[in-house]
Amino acid sequence: MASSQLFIILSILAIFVPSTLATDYVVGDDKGWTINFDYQAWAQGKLFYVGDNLVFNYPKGAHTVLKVNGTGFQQCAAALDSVPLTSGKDVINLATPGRKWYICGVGQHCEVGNQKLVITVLPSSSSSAPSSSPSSWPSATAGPGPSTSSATTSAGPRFALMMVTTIAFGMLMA
Ligand SMILES: *[C@@H]1O[C@H](CO)[C@@H](O)[C@H](O)[C@H]1NC(C)=O
Ligand SMILES: [Cu+2]
Repeated sequence: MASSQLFIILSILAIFVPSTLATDYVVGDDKGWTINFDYQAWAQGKLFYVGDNLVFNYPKGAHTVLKVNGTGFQQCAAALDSVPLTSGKDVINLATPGRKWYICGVGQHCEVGNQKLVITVLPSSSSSAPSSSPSSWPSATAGPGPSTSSATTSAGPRFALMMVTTIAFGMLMA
C-alpha cells in the first residue's frame, strides 16, 4: 500500500519538478545553430524563463552568435562593438525577461540563410522572490505591451505545478 502511494508521488515529482528548475534549450536541437533552419518554428510553443539557458551548438569557426536588438535582428546587423560568441558550444544564460534577439555574424548567414533567433523570456516563476518581481517587470518591459501580459498569464500554470508538487510532498509525509 505504502509503496504504491510512494510510486505515484515519485511519478508526479518526476513529471513536474524538472519544469521548475532551470532548463537548457539546445537551439535547433540536433541541427544546432546553422543556416536554413526555421528557428521561429523551433521557438514556437517553448516557454523560456529567466534562469534558463540557450545552448548554441555548431562547428567552431563555421558560425558565431551575436546578441542584437530588434532593429539589428531585422537588418542582420550588430553593433560595431558587440563581441560575438565563437566557441561552438556557446551557453547564454537568460538573465532578464523580455524579447531577446540573436543572429549569426558569419557572411550572409543571417540575411540569406535566415540564421536568426528571437525569443521572449518570461519572468521566473520561482516563489522565492514574490514581492520584488511584480514591481520590477512591468517597468522593465514598458515598450512591448503584449509580451508583458503573456508573461503574467504564463506564470500561472507553472505555479500550479509547484503547488501540486508541494501537495504531493505533504501526502508523502502524512
Ligand atoms: C540597435 O542596435 C543598433 C546597432 O546595431 C544601434 O545603432 C541602435 O541604436 C540600437 N537601437 C536601440 C533602440 O537600442
Ligand atoms: Cu552562421
